[in-house]
Amino acid sequence: MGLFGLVVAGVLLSGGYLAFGDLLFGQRAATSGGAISVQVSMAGFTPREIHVRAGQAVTLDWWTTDAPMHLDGGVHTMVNAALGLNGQLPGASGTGESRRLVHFTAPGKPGTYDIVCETCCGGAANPAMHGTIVVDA
Ligand SMILES: [Cu+2]
Repeated sequence: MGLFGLVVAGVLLSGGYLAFGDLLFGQRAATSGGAISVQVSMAGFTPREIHVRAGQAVTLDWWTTDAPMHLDGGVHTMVNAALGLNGQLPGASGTGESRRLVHFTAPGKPGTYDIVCETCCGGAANPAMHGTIVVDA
């Protein structure tokens, strides 16, 4: 089919990779389209395990429906020193939600990082108040 045919085939293949690569080669972290939704409650973080890519700029859409009166200082927290996370999320008023965006850059090296809410239900001493950020290669 000649050189032109090869070029066309190459363009089609790379286009297919761009279009379907995520499906074929594993799930890209949910951040590729925006923020990762993370709820925090008396039950801890949901989802409990969050996957991100090494070196990736990550945005978490962090939210709660808990009232401030149940929280030490009126806030949930999300803490991990290695990731530079030390955020506070005020409790929600009424029946609404409180939410904020949390930005950090995933470490360049794959690994597993513990996040903890220190301001409710016993904090770090309570296994339920921990979540995990997994940095994938
Ligand atoms: Cu909390």
